[in-house]
Amino acid sequence: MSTPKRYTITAALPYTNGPIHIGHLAGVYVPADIYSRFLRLTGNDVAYICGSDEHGAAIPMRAKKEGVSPQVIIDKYHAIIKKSFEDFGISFDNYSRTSAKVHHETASEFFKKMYENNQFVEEVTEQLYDEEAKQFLADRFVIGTCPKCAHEEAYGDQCEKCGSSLNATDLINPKSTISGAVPVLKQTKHWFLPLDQYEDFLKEWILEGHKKDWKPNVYGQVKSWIDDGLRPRAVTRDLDWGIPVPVEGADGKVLYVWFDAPIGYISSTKEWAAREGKDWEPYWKDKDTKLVHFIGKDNIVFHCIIFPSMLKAEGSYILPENVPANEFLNLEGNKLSTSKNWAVWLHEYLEDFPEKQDVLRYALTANAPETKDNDFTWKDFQARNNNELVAILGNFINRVIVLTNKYYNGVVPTPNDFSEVDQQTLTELKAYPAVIASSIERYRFREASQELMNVARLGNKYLADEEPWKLVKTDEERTKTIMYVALQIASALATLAEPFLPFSATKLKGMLNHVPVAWNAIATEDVLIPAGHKIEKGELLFAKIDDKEIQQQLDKLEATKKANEIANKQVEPQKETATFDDFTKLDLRVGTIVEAEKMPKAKKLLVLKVDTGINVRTIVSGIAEHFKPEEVIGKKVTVLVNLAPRKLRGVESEGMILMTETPEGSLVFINPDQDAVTPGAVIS
Ligand code: B3M
Ligand code: ZN
Repeated sequence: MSTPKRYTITAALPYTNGPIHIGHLAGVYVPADIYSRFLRLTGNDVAYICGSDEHGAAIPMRAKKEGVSPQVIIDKYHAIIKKSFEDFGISFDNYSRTSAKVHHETASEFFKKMYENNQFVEEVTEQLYDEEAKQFLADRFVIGTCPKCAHEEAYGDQCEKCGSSLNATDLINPKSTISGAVPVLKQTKHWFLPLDQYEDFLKEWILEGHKKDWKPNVYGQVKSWIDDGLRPRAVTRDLDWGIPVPVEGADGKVLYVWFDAPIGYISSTKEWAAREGKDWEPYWKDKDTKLVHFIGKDNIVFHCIIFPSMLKAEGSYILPENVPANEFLNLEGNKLSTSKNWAVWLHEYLEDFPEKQDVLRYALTANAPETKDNDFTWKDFQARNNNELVAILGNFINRVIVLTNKYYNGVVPTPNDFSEVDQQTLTELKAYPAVIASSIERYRFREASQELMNVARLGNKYLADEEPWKLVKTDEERTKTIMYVALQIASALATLAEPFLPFSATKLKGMLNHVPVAWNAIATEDVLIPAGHKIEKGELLFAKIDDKEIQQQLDKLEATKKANEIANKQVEPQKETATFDDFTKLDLRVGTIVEAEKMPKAKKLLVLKVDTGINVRTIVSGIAEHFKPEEVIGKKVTVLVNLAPRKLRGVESEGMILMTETPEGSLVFINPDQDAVTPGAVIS
């Protein structure tokens, strides 16, 4: 294991335009939290930094939708998001917000320094303008077709499909998201970061310097952008929400959100240092500090190209050592979506599964989208809980605690000579801190979580093979040794589990009732929990989640799907004009269904006998998936009686029964259901 170091670990600043969901947790905050907790446990100096991203187009757009001011929006979601992080044990050293004074000052100074050093290109260019909304359009205010991948809903600054970073004027068929208008071009002045001038620096630093240690998905994206050639990018906007551009002649202009947001990491560090009485500068300026950005894949360009170019331009900052971006998490086969409410919201999860934060943390880690997009399913969640947390880890701990209390009144017994199996088990245990550390240090958190589970497996296998519950009747001395060994494993688990399962680790430490062992001591010390030490009574670490609870979650998603379908249902366009003569050709009558039976071997068809007033005739109707025969008998219906007869499956059908569909997709009769109306009555 490496010597202790100083680390600045950042997690992407969430936009305060909605609450956060499992995708955020799995992609960014849980891996960064595991990493930070692990580094603290192994004696490093860690600043784990985050905060709310409160500028940019997303905020005023949400405000408009909710009919309130942007300030109301950021205050509301900042509070919700901050609480979710606390609830899930995300151990930020500081959680700030970009509306904070320290951030406005830091970002303004950063811009000013670059401005004074002539690091921007000031240029009047033609930008997209919405004449209806009287506003320039950039970023999320404009959508159009991506010139790179032809995705039709690319934003003015980025295509979320292919990840390309765009200028609004690159979009094909741009459309305002405010008014729907097709924008015109209008002149305006902006400050551009000449990214083309940073190509050589980026090539050397990333393409040559980080070929081996950066994740292939991150490296590959960066390489393809650089290979495509970089272009100057405006870092100011015509907008009234954001940090005012701090130079003369910039009235009505603010900093581009992606200029100010990453500086938010620095401001948040300053806020933390001031509170803790520390100096913030070594965390950002000392070459020995390791800076790591945890982000989702849609943020790669900003963290690997734009922000590093800014840091380089400013001159006094270190560059990130790694940017371990994750791919996306889907939910039950579909893309997570805030606007479609296709998500598991963290605050709602806790209402349904109180005190099960660790279960979600674990399920998301074991199935993290580290190398490819992954799918979260409730079945997998249940299996991770029942088959791993309960059956392996929980089971092992429970046995150790219960048996120690039962046989020895909770006092760790004195061991006798260790057998070969005991020695081997203890040696294996000693290897785990390094094994898990190596996975974490390489950002392989899935693998690390499975190695943690292997420690509990080691314990379970040991107990199952040695069977102290049998031996206790015949060999008390041997039983003591077995329980002593098992207790050493339990004690190691209390430390090793902490980065992954902080709540359960705390519980376990409470049950063991002793000062937790240091991570590195597990490999070097022979005694982790000493003989004679008194432990506490046990409580279950994990509980089974039954099918009913899982079904409730699936039902909830099904309801969301239905609601979306209804909301998105398009009214069919009107057909071409029919003349009065066309209409009078149709003979529509009231009829009563008098008999009904299923058409043999046809899923969809019912064979009906309908009293049309003219006669009782056979009509074959495609309603069998919606109605049982007995449900339709006696129903008054609307019948087109002069439709040319046709044979369906050998049965001649003489007419058609008129139906319509509900938004949920069920069929209903056009139903002249009034007592006074009788079969044969003409509908006109
Ligand atoms: N606010 C998060 C997002 O793209 C964005 C991250 C900023 S990190 C400096 O959803
Ligand atoms: Zn694209």
